[in-house]
Amino acid sequence: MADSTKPSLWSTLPDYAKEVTYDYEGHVFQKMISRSYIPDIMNFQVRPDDIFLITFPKSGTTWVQHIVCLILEDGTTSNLQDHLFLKAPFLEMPQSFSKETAEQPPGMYEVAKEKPSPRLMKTQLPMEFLPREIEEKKPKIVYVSRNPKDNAVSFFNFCSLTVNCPQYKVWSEFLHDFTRGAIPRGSWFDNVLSWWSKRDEPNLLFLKYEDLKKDLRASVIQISEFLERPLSEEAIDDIVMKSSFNAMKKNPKVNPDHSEASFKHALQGNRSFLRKGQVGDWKNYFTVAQNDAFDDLYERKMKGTGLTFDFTLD
Ligand code: PPS
Repeated sequence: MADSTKPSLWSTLPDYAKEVTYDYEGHVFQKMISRSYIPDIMNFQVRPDDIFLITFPKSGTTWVQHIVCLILEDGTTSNLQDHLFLKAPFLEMPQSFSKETAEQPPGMYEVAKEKPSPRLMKTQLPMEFLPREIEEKKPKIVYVSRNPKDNAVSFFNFCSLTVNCPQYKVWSEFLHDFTRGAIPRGSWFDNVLSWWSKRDEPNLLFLKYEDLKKDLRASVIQISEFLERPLSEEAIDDIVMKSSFNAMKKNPKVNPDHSEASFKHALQGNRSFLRKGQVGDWKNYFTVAQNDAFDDLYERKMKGTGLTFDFTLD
């Protein structure tokens, strides 16, 4: 809960960020996520056989969603009718991005309510705004994390792909807001550490983007075992092949550039949702001073948690 004696984070944002966001209990929310969705999502009825994919934005959500979908489809039979984004309702997203009416469209959680079991759903809401029944019903949760430097760079680039994100043009301004948790979905540290503290709960699988990069095959096996969906060697090979960066980029049923989402408009000039897919791109953005300051903060926040990340891969 926000401290009402302090100015909200939102009130300290630059005007261009305020234009597309609002304050909700001390958190910065994008306007496309209607205020009314949040209590509805908190009261959303969870089923014990649900699967939730939970992430901080730009951690590898789409990548892991594709892998999970392939596992649920037994690897070999990919449903080619629907775009990947339609296969797992993104709970807090609106059902339409059309600007034609002033009315707020219903949220995707309404679609999720009608889905047959077992449902796969995704969300990037901070833990305190998630369906309360998650605690009691204990659905399977796949949580994906990514080292915060690459996470920030990916987020910064994504902002200009969608009119629904603050239009940060200057990296240092974005990094400042990322560092203090003043971007949509809040603080990377709070998000990742809140799930890390639950890592031993049997219904949670805590993944790191860098581990998928290091050994995709091992990660596919790990996810399939967690979902209790054993796969043949052939199916594993097939999933690994279909979920490589290049395969996903080439597949219009998987590449978000070809979805109906709100960043579709920005596909000019060689930009893509599947941007680089690398570990270590942060080195092209952080200055030495920014890196030193971030390392200090990182050390303080992560101290004693036991959670570590790879910032480069050999
Ligand atoms: S979102 O908008 O929050 O759902 O974005 P999200 O899907 O979490 O993250 C997008 C980043 O994941 C990268 N990506 C991949 N990397 C490696 N391999 C595969 N197959 C893959 N699929 C997606 C994507 O390129 C974004 O990272 P950056 O660093 O921007 O390239």
